[in-house]
Amino acid sequence: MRDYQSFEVRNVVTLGHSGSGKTTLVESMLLHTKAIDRIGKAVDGNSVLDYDAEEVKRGVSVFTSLAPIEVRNTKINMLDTPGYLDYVGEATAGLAVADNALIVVSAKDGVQSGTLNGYKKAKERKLPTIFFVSKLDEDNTSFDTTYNQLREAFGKAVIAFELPIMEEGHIVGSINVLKNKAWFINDRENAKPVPEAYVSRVNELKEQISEAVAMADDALMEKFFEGETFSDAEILKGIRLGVRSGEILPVYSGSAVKVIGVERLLELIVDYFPTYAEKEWLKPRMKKAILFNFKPQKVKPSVLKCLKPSLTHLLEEFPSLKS
Ligand SMILES: Nc1nc2c(ncn2[C@@H]2O[C@H](COP(=O)(O)OP(=O)(O)OP(=O)(O)O)[C@@H](O)[C@H]2O)c(=O)[nH]1
Ligand SMILES: [Mg+2]
Repeated sequence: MRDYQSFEVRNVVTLGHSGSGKTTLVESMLLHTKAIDRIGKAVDGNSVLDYDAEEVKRGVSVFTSLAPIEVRNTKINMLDTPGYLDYVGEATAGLAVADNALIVVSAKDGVQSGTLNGYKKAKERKLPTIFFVSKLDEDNTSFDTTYNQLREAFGKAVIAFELPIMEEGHIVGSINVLKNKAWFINDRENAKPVPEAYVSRVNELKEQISEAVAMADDALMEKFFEGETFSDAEILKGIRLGVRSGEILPVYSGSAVKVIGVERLLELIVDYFPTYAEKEWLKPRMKKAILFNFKPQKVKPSVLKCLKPSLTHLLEEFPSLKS
């Protein structure tokens, strides 16, 4: 792996109910970027994230794991947290070093207490947030039901950016609203026109996105009320601002096990999530903390955030620290 500058890194924490599919989604990202050649499972002992004996025994994440995903000259540090409340300390550690949040919701179970709690935590820390509605490959799942629950819980800021294409109750592909294109499982490489049955829904969502973009900035608002259409660059700018301020909460969807929607989810993270180079001055939280007072630099990486530093290793490497 090459060295990345701070502006090429996105730090993203996964949040959500236990069993919603967070770890599987991160494994799906690793599979998509060819870092692994199959998606593992904790219970089968072949997960690259949930590999601790306790995790294999329980079949859930117990620790926060870090998975670097290399995509489009960017390193996305995925911090996969356990959803189980018993391990809340681990999730808090992941949240402490993250700049952005990805909340996974299972389309089988809809919005659950872990979804509400994850959003609350992300909001408290002012983390730009996106949702991924997963498990749409399972029978008896409905994107719309989960999407409506999300809008009910978190308001109009919630907007679908990626819609599943369903045929006879099965997911066969997905549509990206911004790109106005569809991708089918049987021909993943080639984008297709949006199927006729979805055109009016996509146009409606595009309109909602334009309204949200207009709210992001005065100049954009003026243009919107003059009835002019936004350029691609303006849409990009407006969504970036809206996502950063929490006024746009994009919803992506698909299936982690079938790797549907994952590619565009990664694109969204790269395009719209801020890097830590864009953060303000960091202040130590604890009175007795070592007083680093530093501003993240664009060219010189100067921010150090520690996720579970291991003192044992440090002391082995630098024995002088013992004194
Ligand atoms: N069919 C289907 N099953 C999925 C999908 N994503 C996850 N699963 C299954 O759902 C179960 C839970 O998935 P995990 O990824 O471990 O869930 P988690 O959110 O990490 O759970 P915690 O670690 O407890 O917070 C596993 O059996 C997965 O194989 C999906 O997209 N489709
Ligand atoms: Mg997990």
